[in-house]
Amino acid sequence: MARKKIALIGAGMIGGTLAHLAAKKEMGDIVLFDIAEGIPQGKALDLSQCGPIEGFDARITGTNDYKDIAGADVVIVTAGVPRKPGMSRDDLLGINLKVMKAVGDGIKANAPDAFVICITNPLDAMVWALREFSGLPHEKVVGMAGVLDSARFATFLAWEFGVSVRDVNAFVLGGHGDTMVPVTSYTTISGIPVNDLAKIRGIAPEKLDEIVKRTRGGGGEIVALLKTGSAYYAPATSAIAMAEAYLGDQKRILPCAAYVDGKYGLDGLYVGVPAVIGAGGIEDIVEIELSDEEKSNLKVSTDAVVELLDACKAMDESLK
Ligand code: A3D
Repeated sequence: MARKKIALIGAGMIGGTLAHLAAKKEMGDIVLFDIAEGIPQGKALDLSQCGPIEGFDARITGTNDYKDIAGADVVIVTAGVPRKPGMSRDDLLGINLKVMKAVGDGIKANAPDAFVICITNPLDAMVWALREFSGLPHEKVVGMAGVLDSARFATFLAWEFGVSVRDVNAFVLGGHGDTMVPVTSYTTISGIPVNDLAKIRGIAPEKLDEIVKRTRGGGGEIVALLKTGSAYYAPATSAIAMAEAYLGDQKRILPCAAYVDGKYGLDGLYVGVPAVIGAGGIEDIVEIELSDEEKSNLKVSTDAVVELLDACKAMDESLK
């Protein structure tokens, strides 16, 4: 069987980490694309030289030419500008919208059959714009946010409860921003609802509220510490899990920014929902029952996404 081809658009902090992870896992041959000359080529060379030590044969190349992504099975997009301290994800909107136009055109012309995972912020708006510009089917374009946000939630819960992260199944819905909705009612530790285990362990509800708040601000906490950019190890790891689910037809249910048209009362929007990822891309969206409070939190979150989409449409005539 021919090797799979993974194209990474953006060879910055997340792009380089994605390339390393994909190579270590022998997911296929990797093409790193960036507009900055020398960066993708240099990173590709450096990463290739990990091969003899780590024992991978994946071929890693760097390029500034979209033609080199031709025939890619998976495309992961991180091209754009990351947040700096004091900058909201939304401040990035104007800059990264133009980048999505260039990337969408490049994918449309060279890799129209790929499964495309967008990571560029502001996520829910950028994945929507990337889909519009690329013209790919909605089920083949998805945004990475929920896997990361749920992993952050799970990490903080595991620390608080003093349990293995492997036993925490945490759940976050909604847009990728400060209004995201960590859903404690669907979060379990070894199958035990987290609220029940909190009672058993004597963990106060206020402590869980603090964890929810920390999860919502999880990206900003790292930006404030790094000062020159945003998180990249866990974002890259999250997107790799989604790519593996697609390439392996795993039918995993992962929270991702998927296109929702009808379910959750939404009308043609990319937003964080539990989605089944398999060989068909996003094969299904699972609509779970929510409490009134969770519903109203989700509404706040999706309203924020709609506001961003309106701003995108105002900035680019072709999106109307
Ligand atoms: P960074 O290290 O700056 O890499 C971005 C790369 O994109 C740079 O190498 C640029 O040269 C390149 N680039 C800029 N314009 C273009 C273009 N038109 N075509 C191709 N490449 C281009 O950033 P990063 O890797 O740390 O982050 C990448 C993106 O991911 C940013 O938008 C972040 O805000 C976002 N991000 C999202 C999450 C989510 O959970 C959704 C988490 C962390 C970061």
